[in-house]
Order: sequence, then C-alpha cells, then structure tokens
Amino acid sequence: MYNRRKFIQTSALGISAAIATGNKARAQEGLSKSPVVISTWDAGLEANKAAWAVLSANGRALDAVERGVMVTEDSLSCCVGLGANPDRDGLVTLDACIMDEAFNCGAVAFLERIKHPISVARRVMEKTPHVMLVGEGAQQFALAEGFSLEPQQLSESAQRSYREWLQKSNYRSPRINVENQKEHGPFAPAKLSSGEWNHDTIGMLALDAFGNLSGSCTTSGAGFKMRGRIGDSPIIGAGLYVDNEVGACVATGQGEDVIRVAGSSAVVEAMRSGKSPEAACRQLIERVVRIKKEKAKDIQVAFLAIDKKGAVGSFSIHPGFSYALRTADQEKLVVAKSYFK
Ligand code: SD4
Repeated sequence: MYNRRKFIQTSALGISAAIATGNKARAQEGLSKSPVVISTWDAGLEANKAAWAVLSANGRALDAVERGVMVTEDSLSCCVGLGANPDRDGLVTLDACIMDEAFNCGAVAFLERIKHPISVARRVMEKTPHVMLVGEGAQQFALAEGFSLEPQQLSESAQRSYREWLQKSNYRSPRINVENQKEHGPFAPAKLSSGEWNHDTIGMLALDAFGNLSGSCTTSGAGFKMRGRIGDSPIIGAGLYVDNEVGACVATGQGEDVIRVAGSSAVVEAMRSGKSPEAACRQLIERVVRIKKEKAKDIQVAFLAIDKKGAVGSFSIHPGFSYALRTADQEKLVVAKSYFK
C-alpha cells in the first residue's frame, strides 16, 4: 500500500534526485552548486544563520529570506523592527518588501505596532491581488491575518536616542554609517555596547539548491524621519529587485537617492547587460554620485547583488559598508569597496 510514510520517503528521494540532477546541470553551466545567502551590515551574520537553516535543508530561497530577516526584526538591540529609532513624533513606523523567483512581490510601508513586517509583506504577495499596503490599511490587513498588535513602546536605546534628538529636533537627511556621531550629528547610527554600528535596515538575497533567487528588505527607515516618510526599502525596483534569469539586488543607505535611480532594478539591468554584480553595483553608485555632485560626500548608499551563477558583489559611496556571506563552506563579513576611500 502506498502509505503516507512511503509517500514522504518517495518525495524526499524525488527532491534529492531533482537537486542532484539540477546541481549537475548547473555545474555544467557554471552555476553555483551550493546555495548562497548574503545580507547587509553586521546584523546579517545572525540573520544568515536562520536563512542557512532553510537553504541547507533544501528549502526555498523565499522562505530563507523571510526567516533570515525575521531574526533582525526580532532583535530589540538592533534598529530594525519595533526596537528601532522612531520618527520625529516618537513613533516607530516600519517598511518591508519581499520578492520571489517568479516576479511575485509584496510590500508594506508606514506600518505600526506589528513585529514582523516582512511576513505581512509576504502575505500581501500571497493573499491579495496587490503589491503594496500602507499605514492603517496594512495594519488592518495584518490583524485580519492573525498578527498581533504590539504596544507602541520605544526600546531603551531608542528612548535614549530620541531624547537626545529632541534636544535639537533638527531634521536633516540621515547619514548612514558615518563613524562618528559627535562629529556628524544624531543621524549617524549609534554604536552598540557590543562595539558594532547600529543600522536600521537589513536586506537579504538568497539562491537556493533549485537555482532560484529571492530577496527581502525590512527597515524602520531613517531615524527621526518626518512622519509618513517612506524610503526605498519597501519599494520593489528601488530597495529590492529579483529577476530569476539574471540576478537580484538590494539597497541600503539614504533611500531618497536609491529611489531616484530606481537602484536595485537598475543594478539587475546592468547585470543583464553582462556586468558582474560588483561592477553593476559600482555603476549605480557612480550614477548616484554624479547626480548628487558635492552632496555625495554627505550621504551613504550601498548596493549588494548576486547573479544567477551565485557570484556576489557590492559597492558603496563611502567606506564602512559590509555584508554577510554564507555558503556551504564560507561564513563571513565582507567589507565592500567604495567610491570615496
Ligand atoms: C531608508 N534605505 O529608509 C533605508 C535606510 C537604511 O540602513 O538603509 N538604513 O532610506
């Protein structure tokens, strides 16, 4: 009798055989044999572990990029998720998006009091005819989907930095990863007690054992932003883009300047025309620098990309951006090259 156990065994064998055949074909085409996951900033190391647990068990890249960034959303010591810096009215508002190998995508923006915006973005993708929900509507949808409403309560570090910010209440564009808050003002990220720099975004890209790409991006946006401000991170084509035939890209840094060049989509197009992931990221950084002229000195933008073969690369305006890489035989933080030295 073809019982359930046998079905599971047969399916498991089927999956391994499919992966083995897939690996052979991919090796012949010069594609990566192992899954790969990359994510932005130091927090990516922890996030990659959760993603790797999915990828190494032959799970989907889509599940990996959701699970991975949930770790960062959960961590109150980091400024992604509800522990993040608030807007200038003292309220935390969250943005996120996700995209799979078949151009399916979902996003939420200006979402309050929900712990895992990335999972709400995935539900938007899977359960609605839309790509993006914002604000109250996004929150209502999340509640209808069973997410719980968390208290609007700032973490201790966010309370501290908000109190400091209120002393001057001076709104200006965020300066991301500029390494001296005293010199560069309250918009530079805080140094954690661990000595790491605190960033407000994580972007993650994964290639799974089936050769499929997916990506995710989740953020509290710029600390002390104007109420209602939305950056690049939840915008498909700006903060994230995935084209399974070519590659994928995710952005971090000053969102306004990523949106104006349709950043992640443009990096994927540069890879389509034959550029390596690093060369493609560099081309877009050079474009941003050209557009911003003198002001490029004051902003940080970084792109991180992977191509269909599993090659990865990154480029930023200023030094200080790093990304976390995990494959079957590597787990490390890589310092990206930058336009200014
Ligand atoms: C934004 N791109 O909201 C985000 C901020 C960011 O590390 O990446 N911070 O503009």
